[in-house]
Amino acid sequence: MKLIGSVLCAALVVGAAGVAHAAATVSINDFYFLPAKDTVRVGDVVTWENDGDATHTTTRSAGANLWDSGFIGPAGTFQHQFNSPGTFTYHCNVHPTLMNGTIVVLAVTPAKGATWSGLRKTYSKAGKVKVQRARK
Ligand SMILES: [Cu+2]
Repeated sequence: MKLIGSVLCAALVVGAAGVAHAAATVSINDFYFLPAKDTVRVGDVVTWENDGDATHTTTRSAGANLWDSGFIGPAGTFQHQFNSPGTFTYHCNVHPTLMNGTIVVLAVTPAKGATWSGLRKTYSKAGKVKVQRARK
């Protein structure tokens, strides 16, 4: 699944002006998320990987930017791309009182030497974010 993340990343940076998105991985354990709180940037893809023996989910069921992995068995993975900044709490639907996590998404800042006026940020129909040089 890490390969899929890389392929997705490669597709997203086409046409970008030195602004690439990264990927983060959250390990799902019996019975906690590691790290419990992770910080990424807009456009980043987070992969949850079940490193435990039990079945879990990564689920955000209230507020903005909802996602639900459904059941993830041992060694299973789930990916979600974050296209807007904010603080997003989530839980495991199987163990909601035990397993809670937070993803903090920071706004994308321009690369050193670049300015926002030279960059254009667009969203595709699928909700993917693309940052590229603005046309003159
Ligand atoms: Cu769980």
